[in-house]
Amino acid sequence: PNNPRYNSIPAFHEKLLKSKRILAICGAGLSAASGLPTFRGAGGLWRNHEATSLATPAAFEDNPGLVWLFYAYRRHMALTAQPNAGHHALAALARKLPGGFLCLSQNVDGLHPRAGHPAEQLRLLHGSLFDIKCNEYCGWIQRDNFDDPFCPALAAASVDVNPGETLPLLDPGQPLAEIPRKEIPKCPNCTAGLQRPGVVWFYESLDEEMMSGVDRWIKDEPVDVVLVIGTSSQVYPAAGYAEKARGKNTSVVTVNLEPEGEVKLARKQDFVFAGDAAVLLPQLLE
Ligand code: BJW
Repeated sequence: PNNPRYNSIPAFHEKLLKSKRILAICGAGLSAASGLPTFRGAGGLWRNHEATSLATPAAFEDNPGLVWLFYAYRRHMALTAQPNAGHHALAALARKLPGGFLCLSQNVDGLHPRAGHPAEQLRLLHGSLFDIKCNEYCGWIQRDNFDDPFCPALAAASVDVNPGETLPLLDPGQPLAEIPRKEIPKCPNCTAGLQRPGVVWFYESLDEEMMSGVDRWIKDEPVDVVLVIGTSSQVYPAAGYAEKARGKNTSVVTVNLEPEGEVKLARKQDFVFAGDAAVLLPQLLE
């Protein structure tokens, strides 16, 4: 019985034509074709640091300058990158199904909005690199801050290099300049906290209102298709939404470069597509 359909595009199109409500759950693999590294596996290291070890409140407390360099670099990379055909295919599906498609993205890179994905059909589960908030949780938040460099002390993260060359900041052989706490801008509201990226770190809760809205959307009416795109499905609560949305006739559709390890509890009505999301999504959603 546990026998999902592999790489069967016509069978998926047949299902899609009958579908009224579609949920997508996206991860870093969607932006890989735009040149942005994923978290786990190759590319998941940032100068000898595991990318995920920098994504904690404790890491920021310990060394805000180091964590800010990592995020300032990622802001610069994301601003230089372009949305790919996968982002565009999802945005087009959203416009085609205004009430019937919701996209939950773990990605913080700003590429969904830049592909024209309607905001009311997009939930940024892990926030955005371009939101800035107070690390003392006073409530201050600034949206759409595209300053690059973010502040003068972080200029080393915003240097462009030629293809094949290494950014001096990223060369683990070169010492990293310490950025003292006092160089990081203060929160203009409470003046006690430091400004930090508006992303969700491990041990932090996702926005409650957003999560209850997602739960309502899932429960409202049956979900026909859940697209699980370019994510290792290891991080919760995001990883739990596919099973939450599963009903009797729901097809869970995995789109992943290496789906072998990622397909969980696949059933016979499910689909698995192995390949680059930027290539597959336009074919699947055309
Ligand atoms: C392609 C491709 C191509 C490649 N085409 N595919 C024990 C300790 C501490 C916490 C926990 C714990 N147990 C459980 C928890 C909770 C924790 C959690 O889930 N941890 C697990 C690791 C076990 N979750 C949380 O802490 C969350 N908060 C929470 O639960 O609050 C309540 C709570 C409070 C206190 C304690 C416990 C609970 C918050 C999670 C926030 C995650 N934040 C990050 C950083 C965001 C900011 C930033 O960007 O820096 O989000 S971590 C990182 O992982 C990032 C990503 O969004 C997230 C998911 O990664 P993703 O997108 O799946 O990427 P990869 O790299 O893992 O996978 C890429 C995939 O693409 C692969 O499958 C490739 O094959 C594929 N691929 N190229 C298609 N071209």
